[in-house]
Amino acid sequence: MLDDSNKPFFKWFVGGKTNIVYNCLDRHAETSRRNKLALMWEGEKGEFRSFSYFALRRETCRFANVLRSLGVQKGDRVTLYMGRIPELVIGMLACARIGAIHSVVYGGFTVEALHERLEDSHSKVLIVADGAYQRGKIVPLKSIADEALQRAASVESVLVVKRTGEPVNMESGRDMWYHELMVLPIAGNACHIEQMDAEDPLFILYTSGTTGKPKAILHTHGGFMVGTYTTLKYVFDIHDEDRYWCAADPGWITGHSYIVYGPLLNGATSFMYEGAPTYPYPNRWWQMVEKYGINILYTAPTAIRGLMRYGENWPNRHDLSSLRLLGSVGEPINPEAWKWYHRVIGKGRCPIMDTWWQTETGMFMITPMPCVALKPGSGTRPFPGVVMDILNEEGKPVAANEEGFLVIKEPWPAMIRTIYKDPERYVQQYWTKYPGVYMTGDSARRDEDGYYWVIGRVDDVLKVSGYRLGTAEIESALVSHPAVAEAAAIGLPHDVKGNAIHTYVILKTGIEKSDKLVDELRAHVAHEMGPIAKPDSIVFVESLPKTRSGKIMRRVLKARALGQEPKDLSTLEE
Ligand code: 7RM
Repeated sequence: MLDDSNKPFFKWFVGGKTNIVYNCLDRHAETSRRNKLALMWEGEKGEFRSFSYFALRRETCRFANVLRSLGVQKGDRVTLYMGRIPELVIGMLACARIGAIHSVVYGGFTVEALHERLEDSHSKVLIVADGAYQRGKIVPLKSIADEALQRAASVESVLVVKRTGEPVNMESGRDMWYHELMVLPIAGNACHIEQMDAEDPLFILYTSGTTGKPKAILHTHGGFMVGTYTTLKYVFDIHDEDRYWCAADPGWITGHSYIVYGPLLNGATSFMYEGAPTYPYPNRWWQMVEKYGINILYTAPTAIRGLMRYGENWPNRHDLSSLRLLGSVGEPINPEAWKWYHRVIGKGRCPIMDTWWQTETGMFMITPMPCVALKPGSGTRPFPGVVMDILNEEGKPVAANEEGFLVIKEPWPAMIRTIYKDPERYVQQYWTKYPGVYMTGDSARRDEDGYYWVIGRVDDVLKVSGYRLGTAEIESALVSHPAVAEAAAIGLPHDVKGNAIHTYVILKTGIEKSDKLVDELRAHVAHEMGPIAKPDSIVFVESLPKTRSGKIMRRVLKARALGQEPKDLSTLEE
């Protein structure tokens, strides 16, 4: 089952033939689940759409045929850039059905982030929406994509999904409307499913690393299927009659594993909502829990903290008695938010599954199951079969309640296989600090009961509102502005977002600092990388603390901002 002959390039289910989409769609569409809802969707403006397993397979097949007719073949990369709309799910499944590798770029990213991902993946096709609704406004996704495409050469075809109906530029010979293609004779209802090896790539998903550009995490058909199916089944105890809502975005791993693949593999009914939790009012989520009778709700601590601010009256206006189980993911959940979620939303009767995992792990790694005694703020223990530990600098397990590096000691099915096109970085990033042991990049401690308490990242990765960003990307967006010579970004604690982005900028000689320039730089980062990366503060400085080899010492900046004494300054240049 496991081939460990070429560590750390582990293989699972070697020689097994499958296609994850067969188990997501065809298996159910051909059995008693064919009329069951696979996907329910509500738009920000209140529209509702749903797809039975039969319908979702049909739409997937039709779109898969369209992609094939455009010359997309097994192994080709296809980038998807949309808001939370059903076509994103259909697009992912259509790619996987024909063996193409999907690369979803979160709709909150913008020009340079999209360009970088298109170019690195060498995508042939881009599937994009004309725009996306966000708090009543329209994000012009197609025009952002047009700007990114001017910088990226590999894309031959752009398929445009009409969501907002706002006018967009259509470049002849390159751009085509999705709804026009989907009614052509080439878009037949049946589509031959590509038989894949268990180890064939399913998707790549870019995520921020310790240094440099985001890296493309590669997942496969076999292992990812087994990992997401099993963890969702046992941790959320999902049943046929359940209505399950993972409020993440399909553009991040949580959406890949637990909006799209995990629920469909389980034959579940998955609900997806397009908009923001507090739009138009802070009861929007609770209204939908009541309206659709949601049984399982899975979200992030930042969303809970954001909703908590508006008080209990908003959720109390709604009947939330359908809820049976709650989930949390993305960052440590502070006990205060945990207790509010448990008491006000779960009415004290819904256990909270605090799931620790990563883009790289593909599936839950540290998590309770509904039968496990909970402690607010702890993910309890590793999922059965997952072997983890907490090590000190020398690689020795730490004593109870001592902080150390969180590591994974045995391979698991849904694990990252490599960094796409960069196997050396895969080895270097995850497997070199302690040979044969996977470094998560997090620190943690374990209490007397063996419960894990994750503390946070030990590298230059920030979790901002649950989104994973790299200080390096924020810095390079700043430096791409003509006024900026150098920049450093750090995360500082923030009540709702978890971390806020603080930056230090050295201007080029002759450039005057001003409040106007601060605004311009913040807008520049939002334009290049995305509004989620917009710095909360920009401070102009004359110099930055660096090591003798020229690396920015962010921990020194952080300590100073927090009014603490920086530890160990022996490597500081001056
Ligand atoms: C699923 C996801 C991964 C990083 C990870 C941690 C942090 C995620 C929890 C958590 C404490 C949790 N993937 N993290 N879940 N920290 N408790 N339950 O978020 O690749 O985007 O981020 O997120 O630091 O290393 S991710």
